[in-house]
Amino acid sequence: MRKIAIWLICFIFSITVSSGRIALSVYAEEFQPGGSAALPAAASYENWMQFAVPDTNTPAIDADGCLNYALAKLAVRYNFPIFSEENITALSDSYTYYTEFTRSVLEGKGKKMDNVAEVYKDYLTKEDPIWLTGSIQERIDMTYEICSKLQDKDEYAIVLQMTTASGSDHYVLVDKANIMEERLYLLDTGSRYIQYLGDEKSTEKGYNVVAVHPFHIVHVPGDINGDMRIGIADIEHLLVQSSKTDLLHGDANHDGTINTADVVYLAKLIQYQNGKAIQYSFTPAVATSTSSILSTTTP
Ligand SMILES: [Ca+2]
Ligand SMILES: [Ca+2]
Repeated sequence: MRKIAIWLICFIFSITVSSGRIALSVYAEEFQPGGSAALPAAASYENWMQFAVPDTNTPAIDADGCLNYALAKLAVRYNFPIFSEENITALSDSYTYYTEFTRSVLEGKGKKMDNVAEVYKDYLTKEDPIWLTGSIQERIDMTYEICSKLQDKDEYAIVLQMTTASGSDHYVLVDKANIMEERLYLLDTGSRYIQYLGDEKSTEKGYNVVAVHPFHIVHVPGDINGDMRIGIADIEHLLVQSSKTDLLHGDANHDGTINTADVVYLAKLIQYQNGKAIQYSFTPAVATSTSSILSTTTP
């Protein structure tokens, strides 16, 4: 990895974005060229939504659009590769990423979640769903309990299967269980709808959890230190251990090699996923050691 470190001498990479979650209010008309469809998938995936009236600017909509979006969000979150002739990553524009994801991952004879499990078998294992019974509130409580326990292990992505008051099926990706608030935050298809399970919008829409679908994450491309997340520590590890890192772990941008592009890719991914300011400063004296200056700041 020293080659990479040397290339990065005097390389200053600074990114400043607002702290906290990147919040975008996205409507159907914005998901078109020039709108959120033009943003990197990693920047806008939280807001991908199913549209009641899709138009020609709406990518890859079908009857199960909400499940498509939930699974595409999962793929972005864990930096899974898109198997395409072009090198499409979470930094590709959202339209291209989402369209290629549905084409290359979801299309197949199996159920979509099974297709995801097959295509991404190197990265995750789909576990048996947990089916729920009881009142809406009892199911909310059970869902929170299940997800908060799974979250403890930090190795699970969870899709909720629900019904709505209108009788339709609906799927969402779980964001996180907030232990202090005892709330389960979701990445709904259209985050303007609901924030957490049981909130006013959730109640208004009659969201009723039918099943919890856990995906056990076993490997995340670019996660060098093995904590199942992309973080600053991975960049540090990549800089000092590239020669010891295999492609499955070190090739963060899925282009078949490990080089400076992976470092830059990881930095941008962290920017979008964590909403933190990232700054690197390398000098010849520290470029070949682990003492590289590496810091994050929250403006
Ligand atoms: Ca990591
Ligand atoms: Ca690479």
